[in-house]
Amino acid sequence: MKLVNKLALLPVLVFLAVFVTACSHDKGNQAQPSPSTQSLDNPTVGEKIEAPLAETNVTIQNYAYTPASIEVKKGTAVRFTNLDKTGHTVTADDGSFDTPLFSDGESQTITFNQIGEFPYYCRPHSYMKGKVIVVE
Ligand SMILES: [Cu+2]
Repeated sequence: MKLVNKLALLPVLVFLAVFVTACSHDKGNQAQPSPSTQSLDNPTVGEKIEAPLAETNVTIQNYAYTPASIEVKKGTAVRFTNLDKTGHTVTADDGSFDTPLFSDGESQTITFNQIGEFPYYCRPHSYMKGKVIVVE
């Protein structure tokens, strides 16, 4: 009978052991000031590890892409930021990429992994044109 009681307690003991271990593990991490503090002070360091090769910015303002033509290396993420109140898109002439309408300082990022010239336009305002040239 007593054996049964001990067996019933076993999961509780295992749970407590795991819980205590997890807690002390957390405290152990907090006790290391230099590496964790550095990454907290510099959150962009962590972001850049996952980011593509490079990042380039294109601004959309007054119904125009600036710069209208950019040359980037393969693998570059191009971040388009629309400062107009009006919604714009970044839509490839060949349909290889497209964004939803965005506005008011919102951004859309497109990563270019293929070499070539990628002219694009804005769907609601087809006179708005830009081009991304992707090189090796
Ligand atoms: Cu537009």
